[in-house]
Amino acid sequence: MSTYSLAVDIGASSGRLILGHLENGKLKLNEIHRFENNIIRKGDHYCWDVERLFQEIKTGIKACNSLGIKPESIGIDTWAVDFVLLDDENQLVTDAVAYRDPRTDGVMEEVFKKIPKEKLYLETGIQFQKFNTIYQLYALKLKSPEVLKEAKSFLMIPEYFNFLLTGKKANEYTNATSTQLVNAFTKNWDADLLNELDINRDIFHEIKPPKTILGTLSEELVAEFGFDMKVILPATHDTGSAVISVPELEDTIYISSGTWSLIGVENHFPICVPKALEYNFTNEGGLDYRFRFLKNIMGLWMIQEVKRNYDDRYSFAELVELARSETEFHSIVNVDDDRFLKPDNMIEEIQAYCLETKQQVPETPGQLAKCVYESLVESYKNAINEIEEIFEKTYSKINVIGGGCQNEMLNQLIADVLQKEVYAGPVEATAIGNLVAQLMALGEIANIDEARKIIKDSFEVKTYKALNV
Ligand code: LFR
Repeated sequence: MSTYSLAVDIGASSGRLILGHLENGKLKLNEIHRFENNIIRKGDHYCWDVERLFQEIKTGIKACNSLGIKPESIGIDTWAVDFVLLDDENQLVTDAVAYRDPRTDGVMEEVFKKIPKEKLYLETGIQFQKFNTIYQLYALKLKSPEVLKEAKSFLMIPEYFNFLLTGKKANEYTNATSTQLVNAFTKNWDADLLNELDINRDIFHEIKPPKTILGTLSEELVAEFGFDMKVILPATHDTGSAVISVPELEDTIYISSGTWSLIGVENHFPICVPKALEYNFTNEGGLDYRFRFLKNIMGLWMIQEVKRNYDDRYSFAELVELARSETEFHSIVNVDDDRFLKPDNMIEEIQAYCLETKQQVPETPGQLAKCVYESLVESYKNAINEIEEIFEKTYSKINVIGGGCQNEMLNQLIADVLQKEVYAGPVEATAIGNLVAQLMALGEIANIDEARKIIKDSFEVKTYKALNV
């Protein structure tokens, strides 16, 4: 009888529960439940709908019964930086505000008044994004200090769901590093930084690494589901899980392509050199204390928003086709400008940028899509140049993983513009990384090298050769 694990992966537009097991040395996946995820408006803020999401997780777990499968374990990942605060009775003190909410506008500068930017970088190795948890917490400190006073417990979103499943509270290492409050060297909460900001150190829990078996389901849930299982910590930061799935890292730059494009390399130690700070590269914690040296690029969010602004009249495939036909159109926007993080209307924001920079203004869906894709690749190119400069070497391959790697036109464009070979896959990188961490904790897979070999043997990776353009 195979050992099954269940990965819960919650992304910006949907969440999924995927069963995984090993069969003849290959990892097999079976998606058993999919649900929508939308950021909802609560009062003045954009928030996670945590109550509904937890119900969806339960629905997915129950679906195992109809398949006659009792998973040995479950692991949850979501995007990073967001959190809940609980009071002394384990009730939410405030809504789970989502990171695109403007509450952190201008807060980074306030933090720099207390902690110099260089010090923050040297201690944490984390890139400056205005939505990092540190700025979200400091926004609360400045605007609603009573909330922080009442808080007894800080849990990031996957950790909150783990708490609802098991009754146990713990922070997980990979997600904790995204807060910009973890020391990159001690790998623990940086009491010094918390002290400078007057944030209570006691609300934070012990940091546990991925592959930790947190516990088992609460009695109540065992009764509800009809079975028990272990709750295991994968890399609960989705990008942490995704990068585990890059089959080969030799000479390779990866792009984890989804709502964001995360572009970088894997290291065994953090790199906080001045150039890394200048170019705003991060050193996010990974499985086995590897570090993802990467940069956030605005990603497919921009095309998702364009599509939504057209009331979903065009599919992604249609937008790609329309972009292809706009051979004469070449306006480029700086996708890394914060104005594209959550504009009221992405189409108008792109048009305004082109007007301001005296470029041709995109008017048709094809022109807008072409502008987004070409601008993304331009930003990839800059990031790759920076990586090559910092490491003083040339990388010959790019491995695109995640849902975005299904965009063939974009893959070919990357290959042509960068003049490098592009590998595309695996598509389900995040769920795969989540599953292999669980299977390692259960002793089914020996280590990350074996996991990567299994992944290489199990999933399709397409190659795109650079054309001389
Ligand atoms: C990707 C991701 C990125 C993180 C951003 C915000 O889904 O997790 O790694 O920088 O979302 O959490």
